[in-house]
Amino acid sequence: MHRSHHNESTESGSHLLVFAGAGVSAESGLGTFRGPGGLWEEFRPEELATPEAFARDPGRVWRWYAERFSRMREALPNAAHLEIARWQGLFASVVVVTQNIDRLHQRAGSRDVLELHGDLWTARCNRCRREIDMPSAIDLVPGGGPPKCACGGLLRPGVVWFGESLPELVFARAVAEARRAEILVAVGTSATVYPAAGLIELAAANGAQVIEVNREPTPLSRLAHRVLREPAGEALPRLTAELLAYGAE
Ligand code: BV8
Ligand code: ZN
Repeated sequence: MHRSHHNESTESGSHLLVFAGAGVSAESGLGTFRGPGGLWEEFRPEELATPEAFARDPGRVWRWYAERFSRMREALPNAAHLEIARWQGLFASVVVVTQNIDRLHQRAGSRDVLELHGDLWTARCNRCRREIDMPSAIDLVPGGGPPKCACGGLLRPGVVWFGESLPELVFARAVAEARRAEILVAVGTSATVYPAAGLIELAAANGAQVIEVNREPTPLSRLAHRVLREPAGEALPRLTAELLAYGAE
């Protein structure tokens, strides 16, 4: 990154990696997985976000995701998503590695987003793996589900369930980015789901400055050089100046 003098203080050569979890979308009205009011208070993850649950009761799993999708498509990016998108003009590179499936980072303007756990805007055939967009899939079986593919297989949400491996290329790219990150901002994640959470440890082991933005402590708070114990929508806009100061050293 060429450092021109006039905007030295507003540009940084740093490689910034944002590691995002459900807490980033909380202020957009979408439930988190754990913690107060979490999605999984009434349901348990093992019950619904697994291939076994889908095999046992495809209708129940499909309806849970269709219900979540209807809220996602109404949701708007919040100040946290928007600030992360704004960082793109200020750092040499900004890569968003997200566990979220709501695509709010992209709708806020983030261009380099790695979705470790897939996305809920896509449905995929359980048999031939053909993909169609979720709105069309839901329209095939209003209120019911899951829809059937032309090949006779069942359509499922395009997300990674527990026990399923992460998309290989996406994860390999996320590992490479975690290795080279100079700053890692872990925001809105309980850092309890692996191998995703391992990326924070990898970045720290490779010398990244780790900043945790979360309303409560997490198992990886110990790795953070800096902790902001507040909602992401309030913390991130205030964090920008500090991030730029890191890069200016
Ligand atoms: C795999 C998509 C094997 C679907 C999801 C023991 C040790 C290590 C691993 C395991 C183990 N036992 C089991 C495993 C494997 C398992 C795992 O890690 N389990 C955990 C529970 C222990 N992992 C897997 O199964 C993964 N696959 O390992 O495959 C394999 C390997 C090779 C070959 C074949 C197979 C797949 C995991 C992916 C599961 N899919 N989601 C869906 O969305 O329905 S996981 C799910 O949890 C979401 O993706 C979610 O994002 C993710 C993590 O949760 P968070 O994003 O962190 O959200 P959470 O609610 O937990 O936390 C929110 C945080 O935000 C809180 O801290 C809260 O305080 C904070 N917050 C709230 N509001 C705000 C806020 N912060 C700031 N501002 C706010 N306003
Ligand atoms: Zn099919």
